[in-house]
Amino acid sequence: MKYIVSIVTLVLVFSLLNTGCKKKDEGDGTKPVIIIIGANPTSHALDVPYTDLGAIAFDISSTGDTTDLTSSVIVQDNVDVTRVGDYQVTYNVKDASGLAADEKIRTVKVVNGK
Ligand SMILES: [Ca+2]
Repeated sequence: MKYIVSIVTLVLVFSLLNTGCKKKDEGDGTKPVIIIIGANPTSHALDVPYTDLGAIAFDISSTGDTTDLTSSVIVQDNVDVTRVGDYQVTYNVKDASGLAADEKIRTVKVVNGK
């Protein structure tokens, strides 16, 4: 009987250890989320300097805590205000465990005479 109790205790201890390690290895397991600020798609007047409104980002951890990742968002754009056309602004971010959010894209339409 004592032997069985020991085995059960060992199994329980290893289960707990295993769960602990799993969480550590996989980070918090949730992707951060990016939300674009302002219109998408948006129109922009030709020859007027373009300033993107940006995006906010946050991450919800396994413990339910929300982390603001807005300052870590990487914004890239190829908007050329001297030429009429459709351009893209992309937003990317990773959380503390290196998990990347789904990339968000804003379409900027540079138009003549908005
Ligand atoms: Ca996360």
